[in-house]
Amino acid sequence: MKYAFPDNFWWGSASSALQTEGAREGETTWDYWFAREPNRFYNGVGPQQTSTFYQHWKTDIQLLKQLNHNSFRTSISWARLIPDGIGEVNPEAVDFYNQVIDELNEQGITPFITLFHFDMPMAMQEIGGWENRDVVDAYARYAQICFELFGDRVLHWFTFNEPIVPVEGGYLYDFHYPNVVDFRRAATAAYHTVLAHAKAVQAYRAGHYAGEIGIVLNLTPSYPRSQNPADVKAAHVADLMFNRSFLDPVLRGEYPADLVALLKSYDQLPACKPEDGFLIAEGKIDLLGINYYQPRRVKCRDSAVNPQAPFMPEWFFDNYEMPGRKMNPYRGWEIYAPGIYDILINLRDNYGNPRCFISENGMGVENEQRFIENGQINDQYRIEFISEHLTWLHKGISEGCNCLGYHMWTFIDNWSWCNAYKNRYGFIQLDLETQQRTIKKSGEWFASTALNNSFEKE
Ligand code: BGP
Repeated sequence: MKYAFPDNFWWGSASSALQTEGAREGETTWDYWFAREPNRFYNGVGPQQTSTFYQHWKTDIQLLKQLNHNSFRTSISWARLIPDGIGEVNPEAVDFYNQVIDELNEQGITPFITLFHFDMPMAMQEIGGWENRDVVDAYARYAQICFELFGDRVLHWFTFNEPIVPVEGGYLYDFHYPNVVDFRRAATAAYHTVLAHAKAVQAYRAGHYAGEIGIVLNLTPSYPRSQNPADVKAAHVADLMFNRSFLDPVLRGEYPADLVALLKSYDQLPACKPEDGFLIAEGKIDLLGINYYQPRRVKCRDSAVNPQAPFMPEWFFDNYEMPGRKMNPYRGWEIYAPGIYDILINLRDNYGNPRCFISENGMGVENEQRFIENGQINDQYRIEFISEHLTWLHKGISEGCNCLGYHMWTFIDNWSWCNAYKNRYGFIQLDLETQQRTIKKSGEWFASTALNNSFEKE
């Protein structure tokens, strides 16, 4: 069967500054943490040794062209542009981003730009990071500077990439700096991130720029083990905590009342100011980026909570391992393509069918060299993964969902936070030693799908 997509569908991929550019003047939390605890990073590889986009941007954009991308998302590094987060703008960084943006436009590849992709300037973390409202203001200033510098040529802006991840990693589950475990501090960081988002949206609207502004959220549909009310309730709480804590403010302009009531009853709410509500209401977006990798399956807890243990989302549910689930064993994530359809239908039915696109989807695989045939990685599993997700996406569009594009994670194999180069996601293989780039089979498949705006599948 042929799956054809609407005209002007966005075909492309996503990446981020810290994961691709290479070393810079301004220190981030990642540089700081790596210098102190290199053992926390796979094979001891830190954020300095990335895929050298800072040097190779011009030839890399040629490769994007070869993959028939009509759009590409990357981020601006706050710490590169403003090394101490709040002071002088670095003119070399302005030149760099100008060149990248101009070259993308010249090649017919629409730049999608994220302002914050997990890379907090260390100077900002030293004063409390997202726990401090001064950092919210510093971020709003940084966002405004970006709009002024690049807003004439960038028409698709994203305030944050997966803003819940630094909250989970840094304040609940110990996989980002500052490695705190404290729900109320997590809730404060999350709340201030929403305020920072809203301030950036406000600044964008005030500048009357020609483009649009949105956010990229990682949505993980919460599936209950069964329809037993206890399981359904567990899934509802997981959805409130992990999806609706950001989805509702950015699409509806307010938090879900039952999330607020739940946190209040456990004394976990952040400090709010009376004017915050107006600000949050002004943070409604034009375009939603959806990152989808895996579903969340939950059941009601089997055991009582230890009242001495730190308050956690898992006080309300247990993770559920569905028998027969299909796994990506390298990343430990379930592969469930219908999830993409369920997300779109939920947005259509419960959030007014917003303009949206899939901003990341992908599959990280270890030791891909074993699949080399005639010098090229033959990654059939990735083609299978993409085409399966695209068939569900196609079904969503055919049922009226307002999904405008599909971007893969990622373009060239890149550095993945604590996993460094363990799992490779790219359409293009990176040889870390030589920095040589070689297109994988999936890259060729994607190039022809993008060119034809369609693909064939049984
Ligand atoms: C998303 C992030 C990306 C990227 C991707 C793959 O959550 O936006 O930055 O890293 O996941 O995940 P990982 O690198 O953890 O394997």
